[in-house]
Amino acid sequence: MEFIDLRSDTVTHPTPQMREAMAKAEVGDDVYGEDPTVNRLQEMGAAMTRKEAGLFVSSGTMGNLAAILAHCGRGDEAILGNKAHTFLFEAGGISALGGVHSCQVDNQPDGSLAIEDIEAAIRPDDAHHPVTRLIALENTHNRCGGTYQMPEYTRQVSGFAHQHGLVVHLDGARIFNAAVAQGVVAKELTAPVDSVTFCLSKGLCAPVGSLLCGSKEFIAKAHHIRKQLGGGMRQAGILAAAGIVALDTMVDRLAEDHARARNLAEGLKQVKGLVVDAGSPATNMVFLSLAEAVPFTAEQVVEKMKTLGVRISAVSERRFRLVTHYWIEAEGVEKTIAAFREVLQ
Ligand code: TLP
Repeated sequence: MEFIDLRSDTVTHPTPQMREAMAKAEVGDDVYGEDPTVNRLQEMGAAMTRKEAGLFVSSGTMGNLAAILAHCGRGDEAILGNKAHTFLFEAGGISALGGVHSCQVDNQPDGSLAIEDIEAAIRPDDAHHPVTRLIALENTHNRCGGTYQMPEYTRQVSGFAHQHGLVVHLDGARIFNAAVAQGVVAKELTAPVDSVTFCLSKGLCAPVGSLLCGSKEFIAKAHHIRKQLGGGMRQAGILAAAGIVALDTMVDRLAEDHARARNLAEGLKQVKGLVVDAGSPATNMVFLSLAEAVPFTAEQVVEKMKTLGVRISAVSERRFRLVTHYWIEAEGVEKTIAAFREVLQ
């Protein structure tokens, strides 16, 4: 890659092994369910999340959207965190396309939703109110700092939801980061929920695609919705082949990205003018801010860093997010620390 690109793990290119698998992929028409490579990927995803079935979708956004539309009807309400990706960054798709009303409860600093807050948000059985149907969790939690929640928490929320006749959808875009960070298998984090989306094209480096997993009945509904959204793909095995390599080879190595993120944070703490968030990083995201005395905005720093060959994201006026991934090596971490030092000295 030309730049040290820490803007996101979505910038990752496919690995040479993925490109080879893509070139050789057996394909068929997936709208007819006849692409053997897509079918294999969907089975792998279902097994890894302990679900009956999987559905290959073009993006995490489409996975979350199809899931919420499959679970909820028009005018139903979904409980989301106020910092949830689905609430903040998915273009309001659940409302625009599904007529689903959302109710936001505060995310806790670790990205979880407090059970008391969820309970308080459930609507009474009254014609004035929408009907509460769904609780959405996010693990790892992007805007809460790449933080992760534990299997016990997921079991608690799902148990509570089911007692109240609600379903739980998990935005597990980076579920394997959450699993690797706490030394558990992803299944432990996904088995309790009704549906889960996870992404192949973030830290796992596949070029395109996510998987939505759940019961056979739920996936049949989501399949129909994917078609309505224009997301039925044809010889998608070319893409799925990279996803299979991603699941086979890229999960365990995420620990390396977390270690690099820790090194990056340690180095940045020594740079005058930067304040790294306490506890950051939990996984592969480092969040940091400009100290008060710094006379630049985050955007100005982003531009200056770019001229030094390092790309980073400003997430607010004085705050940044830096994300490590497969294509960031130790040298890239050093170069980033040196570039910040040069910009802020
Ligand atoms: N997140 C992107 C941006 O949209 C912010 C990023 O760079 O992190 N859930 C979560 C938790 C995500 O972080 C993302 C992407 C998605 C869903 C959506 O995935 P895509 O981009 O595949 O639609």
